[in-house]
Amino acid sequence: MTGTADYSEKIPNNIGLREDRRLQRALESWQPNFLSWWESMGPALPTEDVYLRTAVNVGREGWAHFDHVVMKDYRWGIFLAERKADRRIAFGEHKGEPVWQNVPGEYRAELRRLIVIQGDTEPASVEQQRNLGATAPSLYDLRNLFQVNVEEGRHLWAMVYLLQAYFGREGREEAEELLHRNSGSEDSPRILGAFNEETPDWLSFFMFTYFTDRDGKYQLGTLKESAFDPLSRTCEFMLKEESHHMMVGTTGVDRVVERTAQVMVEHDTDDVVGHGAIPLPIIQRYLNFHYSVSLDLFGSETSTNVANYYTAGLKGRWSEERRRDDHKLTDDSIMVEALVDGEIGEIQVAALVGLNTDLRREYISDCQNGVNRWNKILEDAGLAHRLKLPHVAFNRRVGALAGIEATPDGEMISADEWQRRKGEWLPTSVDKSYVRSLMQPVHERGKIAAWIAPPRQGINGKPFDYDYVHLA
Ligand code: BYC
Repeated sequence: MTGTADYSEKIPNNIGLREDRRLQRALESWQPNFLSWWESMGPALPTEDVYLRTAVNVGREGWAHFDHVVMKDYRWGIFLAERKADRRIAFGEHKGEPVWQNVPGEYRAELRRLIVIQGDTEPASVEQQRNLGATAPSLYDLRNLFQVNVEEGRHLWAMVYLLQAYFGREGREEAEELLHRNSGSEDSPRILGAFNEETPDWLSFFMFTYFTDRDGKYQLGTLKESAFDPLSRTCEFMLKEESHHMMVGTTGVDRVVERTAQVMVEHDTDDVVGHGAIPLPIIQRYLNFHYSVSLDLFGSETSTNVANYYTAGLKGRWSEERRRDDHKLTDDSIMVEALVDGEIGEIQVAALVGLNTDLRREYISDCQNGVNRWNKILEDAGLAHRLKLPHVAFNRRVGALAGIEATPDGEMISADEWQRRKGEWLPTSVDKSYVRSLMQPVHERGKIAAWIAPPRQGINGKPFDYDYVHLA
């Protein structure tokens, strides 16, 4: 198998699909359903073509091709990173054994569940972002939105491939279900909480791509360690695409903060509303919301599910192979957040059941890097105000801290006080209306909305004023 995809095929792939007629038929019969889902749930803004990156190769060099393409003709393909000869299981009770090319019968249900949960998030995010094109602050941003959308579509293909290739009839049924559940639907919502929230404006989009896509990075990083080699290779390639999504979030928030700081300095005021920028307290409240709902995505502080996944070799830790321990963890322990005598505290538990906490902490320290960057922008502008990550107990709806309320500083408060004061910490309807009022589209080449600074760099060496999108 080579790394290069065959684009003459109906479904571009590097998995030798042509040689597996049964799988080819199954995927080709799912393809029209995907396309009609994309038509009805994908980007709503009509375009002629968009300057997009398409994956063509999985090697180190030149894995993607950039061109103007008609979005509905985008070639969603199936790509696995190259197979590593003699790859061995790196953790759990099968540590040291050869990785699996097929799904062991005893782990079928768990693996399917993990793949379905991962797969469910991908189309969900496309649905959440469906209407954002209408209010894009520039053609550059519009193009990035569409790039993220088509790649989330490809990530759905990546999971559907695994379901169809390795899970028989149940896998085919799950693949259909992935197109039937919808973000925010009353009857059949998406599986995880954050994927049923709205992404109604671009500040939310940048926060989502910073905080929620970053959960994707960490979850994919643990699935890349999987003993089930096709899952590992699929996730490895998805991570490559994922880094662009997080760049969109990181630099998107950078640019919002930069613009606000400019206006604050220029007019010597904190009150930037009259000048069409987004006040820092609103940015902080959006940050608080997206960060806290993303913390929930890691599951409970203690979980027997995650202990079983690890022991079985299905889902590893972040940077598993760089950790200096026995990679079995049967005798280890970890401190995790818990309610201790009714107060926010920590308890010691077996390391295996605490693995969701271990991953969440890796994620939290990565999130802090973004906050540091945004604060550097404020510092460089000579401003004293700083952004910060709220306490891990703030606004939690999953896990040990779900039953209590806490301030962003981690002080426990009553449900009444929470109701009274939550508008200090989470976006209020006034905040949201104000942000939405700024969301006037700027679809003119080289122009940008007043609430955000232009990017420092364009895409693929092109300038900011390149014709990234031709609208219909
Ligand atoms: N909302 O034992 P627990 C991405 C459920 S993002 C609703 O702690 P576990 C992307 C849980 O399912 C990455 N329900 O759970 C980003 C369980 O239900 P059951 C997505 C939740 O299994 C942006 C019960 O509560 N990938 O790629 O240890 C754009 C008990 O929980 C939530 C993955 O997540 C929630 N937030 O851990 C596009 C990787 N959290 O079994 C894409 C695959 C938990 O009692 N998933 N529950 O019915 C997993 O590894 C794990 O399933 C989880 C949960 C980490 C999600």
